[in-house]
Amino acid sequence: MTKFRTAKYLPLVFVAASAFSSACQKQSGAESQSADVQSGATATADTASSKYLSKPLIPGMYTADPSAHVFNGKIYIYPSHDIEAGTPENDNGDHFDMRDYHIFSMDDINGKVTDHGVALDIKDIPWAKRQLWAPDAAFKNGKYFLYFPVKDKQDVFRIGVATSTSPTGPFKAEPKPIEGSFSIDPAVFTDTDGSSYMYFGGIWGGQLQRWASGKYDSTVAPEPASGNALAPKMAKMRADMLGFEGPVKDVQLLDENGKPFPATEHNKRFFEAAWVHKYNGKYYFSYSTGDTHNIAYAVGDSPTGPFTYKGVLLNPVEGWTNHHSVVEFKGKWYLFYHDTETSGKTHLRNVKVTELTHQPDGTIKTITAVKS
Ligand code: FUB
Repeated sequence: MTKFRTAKYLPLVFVAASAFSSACQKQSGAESQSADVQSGATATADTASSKYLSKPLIPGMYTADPSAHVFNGKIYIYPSHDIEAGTPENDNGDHFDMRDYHIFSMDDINGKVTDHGVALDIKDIPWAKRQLWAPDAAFKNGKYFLYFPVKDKQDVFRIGVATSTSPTGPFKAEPKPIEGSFSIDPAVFTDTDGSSYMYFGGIWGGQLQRWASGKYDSTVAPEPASGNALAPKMAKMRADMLGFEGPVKDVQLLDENGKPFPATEHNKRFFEAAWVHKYNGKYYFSYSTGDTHNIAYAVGDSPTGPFTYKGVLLNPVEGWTNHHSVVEFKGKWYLFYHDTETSGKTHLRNVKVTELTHQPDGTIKTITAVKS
């Protein structure tokens, strides 16, 4: 059994001793547009005695679920924007009640971080009701695409898309969610041949289990108690990037014997936060194990899988959720992730970055971001 509480998204027992905490709370409703939020700071924590591997990248604002991309030689971070909305905590994660996205850029991994202001507000998404969760972005044919999960007017998570001519927005939302989309955490990977794929899904509060029969059913348990674990989903994107080209399929996530994980294997089964990157011709599918708090990864020969489990890429961080992205910049690989260092609260997170190492045998060196 894990040392963590198992209730969905309830906080770990942790008191943050950080000067950032009160500053973040004061500023969460009044952030500046296009501001340099951190100047010349390094991402690495100052002293060998720090319990953290990395420092918060964006002091003064709570950010989470960082999807990092390199566009035109710069790093862009597309995170969730956590706020103290006052929504009571529950197992569905209702307290993650986010309402807009800011986009951040960095010229270098240790350079200043620029906040480009509000890129998309929930009030400008015609079909959305509440909870703007983990987004991702893509670029094709001169256009930037922001993909986002949000609950519709019926309180069902769907995935939307918004477009811009700039990587920092502002983004304009399409009038309807992506047809055939459901659940949360879209991650779009574009292969070297130009084909793009969306990976998505999240169980428990992410509602993936409610679609197990092919139709939405709000009465289904948060996950199966026996049998196979629920599979993450994927679909090939159309050339215009505004919809799926083909049907939504299961991502085959297999153990070392070629079998899907049993639903009871909570240390390894998929929970949420899919991400795909390509290294040395192999496709790496990484994801959060949710209530056991790992970022695990599996490797395949094709972007459509199957992917075979290889291990843990990031050990549990402070906070309930663990959500990441992996990106190459100037010949090195980086892991963007979050924790709750600045607040000590599950739903008020801060984005961080650290270097990631692919080892000669194709495995990834496990990162421990906080000393226990
Ligand atoms: O930020 C809200 C949700 O928490 C995300 O969609 C999940 O991946 C988890 O990080």
